[in-house]
Amino acid sequence: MFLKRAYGIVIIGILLALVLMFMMFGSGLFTEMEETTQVERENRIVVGVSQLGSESGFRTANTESVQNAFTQQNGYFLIYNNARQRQENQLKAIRSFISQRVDYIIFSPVVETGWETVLQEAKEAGVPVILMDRSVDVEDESLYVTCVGSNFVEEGEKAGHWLEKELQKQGHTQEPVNIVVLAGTEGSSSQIGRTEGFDAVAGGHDNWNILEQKCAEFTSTRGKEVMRGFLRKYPEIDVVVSQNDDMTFGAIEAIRESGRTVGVDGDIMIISFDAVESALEMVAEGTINVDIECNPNQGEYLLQVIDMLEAGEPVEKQYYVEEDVFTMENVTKEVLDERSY
Ligand code: GYE
Repeated sequence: MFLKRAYGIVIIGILLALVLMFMMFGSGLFTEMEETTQVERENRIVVGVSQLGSESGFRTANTESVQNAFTQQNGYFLIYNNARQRQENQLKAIRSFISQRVDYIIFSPVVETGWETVLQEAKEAGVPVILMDRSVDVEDESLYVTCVGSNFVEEGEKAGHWLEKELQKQGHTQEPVNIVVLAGTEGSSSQIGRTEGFDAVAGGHDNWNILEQKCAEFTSTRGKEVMRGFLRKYPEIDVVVSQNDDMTFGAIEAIRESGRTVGVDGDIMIISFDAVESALEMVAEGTINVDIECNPNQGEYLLQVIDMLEAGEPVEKQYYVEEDVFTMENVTKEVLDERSY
């Protein structure tokens, strides 16, 4: 009996010693980690990045370009958050960056509206905000320093002008042209701009019938589902305008499942956006008629902007990345070999 009691006392003593040690060193360990992080931060420019999600090949490349730019070797400490397509997650991330007193906030707004309050909080905290890829719709443009992205209206116009030329080449300028549109995330500047640009060109052609524009969230799954619906609803579709390659991949699957064909020699012409490598391979083989490039490699541009800000130099309100239009004629082996995304 006595031995049992002694054994219990020893066990309790060991446990108490362990708890005491942890309290002494364990917190020290966390403090040490915080201090390490603090030291890492102190010698570097701290950038908080709120990425809207990982919905597409473009987004993956966009994220990689930012992570490859803001490295510790380049003098930066990157805090990255993936909002998984939810604006509330971006709002939380931006508020967290403000409370962590980062030096800059970079974010790609999932939609254009709903940012005034959080951007005002960043401004009052003295944290400069830089937009990446997409933009925001705010009254007070001083709420962000600059936007590095694409001219989405121009991208939409490029798609429209390509279709004009293609139909002229085919002598198809009078007969009805039935068009369906797979639109990106509702209210995103890429969806708004591409729609505006294409519609502006389409408005000049009485024989172009835009049968329906429907959101497919920039994903291949939704692109396939929405295209299936279009195929059931519209017996005659001549052109699909798909606002990104991921939706295009899904749409092509749906069209082929229906027994129809796509591309240069097909029943249905495919106009796509982004020009990721796997889509350009489909352009080269004639499956996609034209791909309007949307360049995700914005990390280097963002790096230059912050370097200018750090040097006290003025920056423009908007920087557009360089972009091309790809068809079978210019998707060469070299283009594919050199493709970084
Ligand atoms: O086209 C799409 C991504 O905002 C330009 O978002 C970007 C778009 C791009 O989901 O692939």
